Amino acid sequence: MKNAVKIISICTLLLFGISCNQVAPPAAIGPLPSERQLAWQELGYYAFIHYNMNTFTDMEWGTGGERPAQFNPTEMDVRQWVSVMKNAGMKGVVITAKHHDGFCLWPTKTTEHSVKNSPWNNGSGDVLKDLSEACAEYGLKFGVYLSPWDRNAANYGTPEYVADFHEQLRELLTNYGDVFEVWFDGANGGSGYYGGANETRKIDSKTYYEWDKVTQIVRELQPNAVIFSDGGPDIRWVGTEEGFANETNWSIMRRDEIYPGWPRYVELRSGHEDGTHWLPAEVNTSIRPGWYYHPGEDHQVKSLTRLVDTYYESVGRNGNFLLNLPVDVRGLVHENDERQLMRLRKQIDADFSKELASSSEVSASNVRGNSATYGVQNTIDGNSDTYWTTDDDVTTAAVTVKFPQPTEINRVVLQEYIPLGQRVKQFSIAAKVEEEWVPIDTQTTIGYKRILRFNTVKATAFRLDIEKAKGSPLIANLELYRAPNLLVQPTIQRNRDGMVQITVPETAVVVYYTLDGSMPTKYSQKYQAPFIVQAPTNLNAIAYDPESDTTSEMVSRRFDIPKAAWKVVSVSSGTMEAIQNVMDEDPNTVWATGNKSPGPQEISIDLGAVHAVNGFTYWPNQERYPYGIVTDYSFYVSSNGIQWNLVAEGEFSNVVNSRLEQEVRFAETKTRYIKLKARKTAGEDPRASFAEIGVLTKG
Ligand code: FUL
Repeated sequence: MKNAVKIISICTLLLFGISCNQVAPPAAIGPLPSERQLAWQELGYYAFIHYNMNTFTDMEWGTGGERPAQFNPTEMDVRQWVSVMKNAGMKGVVITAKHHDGFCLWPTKTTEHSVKNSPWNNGSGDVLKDLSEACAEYGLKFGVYLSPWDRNAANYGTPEYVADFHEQLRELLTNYGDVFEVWFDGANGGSGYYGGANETRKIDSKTYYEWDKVTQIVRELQPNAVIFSDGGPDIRWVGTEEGFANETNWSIMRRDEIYPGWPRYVELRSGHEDGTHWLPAEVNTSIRPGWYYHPGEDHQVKSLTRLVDTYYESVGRNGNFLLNLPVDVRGLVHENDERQLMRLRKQIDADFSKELASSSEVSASNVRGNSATYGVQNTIDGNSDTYWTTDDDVTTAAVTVKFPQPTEINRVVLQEYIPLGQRVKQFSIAAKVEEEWVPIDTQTTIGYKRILRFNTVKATAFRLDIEKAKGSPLIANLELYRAPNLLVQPTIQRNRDGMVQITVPETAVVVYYTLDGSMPTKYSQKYQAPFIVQAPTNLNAIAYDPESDTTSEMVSRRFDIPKAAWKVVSVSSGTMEAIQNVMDEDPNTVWATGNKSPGPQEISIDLGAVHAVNGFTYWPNQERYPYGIVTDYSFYVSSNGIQWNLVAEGEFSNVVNSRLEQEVRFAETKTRYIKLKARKTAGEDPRASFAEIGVLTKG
């Protein structure tokens, strides 16, 4: 989509039998994208890298009081990062050159707080040089995140700091080749080290950094780079870090209302229909809970289902997808993250492997001036520089795709020709099934790209109805696909009553399971509805896709006695509010003791009946900022809840870094009451936290 007002004058008279007169294109409906915004929009999917001082301090926001010596990767290999990104189908990378703690990944002249004073490469290392060179080698775009807030700089808050900040930007945009994106964070001002002052400093985020000057520097040194911030000026934050844009997503906004840290940020998810500037959304989210690497999150890399959803809810909702990879302490993209990235790539490639509209017959209810230049064929020619449009007074129109034979479809990709403005306000899609038009969906905006997922229909025709638009609709692409079923491991949940539910994201996929520890196959018990598991049981399950005759990897869960009759009888401190969280069979909910009481914290539970117990389990806190993780425990049993016998005592080794379920066995003993004492917890927080407590009665 290069020349906004280019008159397409290819004469296709012979091909389509339509007249070949020169008909003027529709007038633009502003605001319009710039060339740099158009080029950026085509990238679609690219990587964010959070790698910096926080990687080595296991923090999300360093205070600024760290020492350069702490930055010391052992196996740093930026070519590994870039090759992972390339294989994942990503088109570029934005790296945290400087985060809020102020440490610079390049040997800047503006501060001593940089790699030049780190042991890594004996102080002669430059992460940005290495990364930009690797990007050039692999054909990826290179971008930089530069935090305006600097908790290390002694002069933060003064005009001198702003001069340093501008100089840092100049260095980044001068020394590392082409930069496609410059990323400015909204987090600004507050407490910090500030050269040892250790105080809180407030600045006015609208004026302090002299944003006009910042924009000038970027334009002067990297005229093709887009500038990201809450409000652009080129691309906007999407108003959430959860990884989605709203279904209604305008690429335009009343930009002058927005500034870094804008409190009405929720509006960024949808844009403004009456926007004054082109300001498309970038959807940034991390592949793990944190932006930075924490070994305790190695088991929390997002599931394939979640990543696929994020793809559809960013790229498929008129946004670009910036997926963060927290490079680890070694200086590598972690194996678990790489595995999920490759799964996502494979699934997206499979979803869009065979386009079905281009080999079909298309027709439209209206074609502008009846001219082939704007003919409906342009929607299926695979060229996003050509488009179908209507006469000026027509804002309601339909495109119909007629298949040569009944064809299964479940995805549609739609693209407006945005150089002339985003226009569509409402549209519907329908499929013709056995001579009947069946409505599939009604939606609002399209924009640069909209992808809809729907249940597979076997259709003889497909119809797009543009129902409301700001002017003649301009549709550059209409693509149809039949994506395979998403086949992932089933999710197993059990409630306190012992009721087990097994779910998969696709209705066409079935689940088979066994309860005797054996490997399930498609001939095992088929899951139909939730069922009760009362006694200790090993449940194994697979998902099976009948269409492709393939199965997922197996998932296993071990269940012990249900917790329906359990009651917490005493806690050392804290309130009983949310106490159910320790026995609701959901490790994602947590209960914690109070924070005032000194000494070890403990919790006692009545099992409701006597059981022969030979072990216990403990799930540590799974929250993003976990606290109160028990590292040293004592476990007691009792027949009356008064006299207690110590049956196990020890340490949960590595529980902070690997927050998985802990299992402790001891000699079998008959008991009705149990008590878990936290002899020691990790960190300074005096609370002890319990996400789930269980007992083992078998094996
Ligand atoms: C936020 C920052 O405060 C986080 O640390 C992270 O860099 C994220 C991408 O943006 O505003």
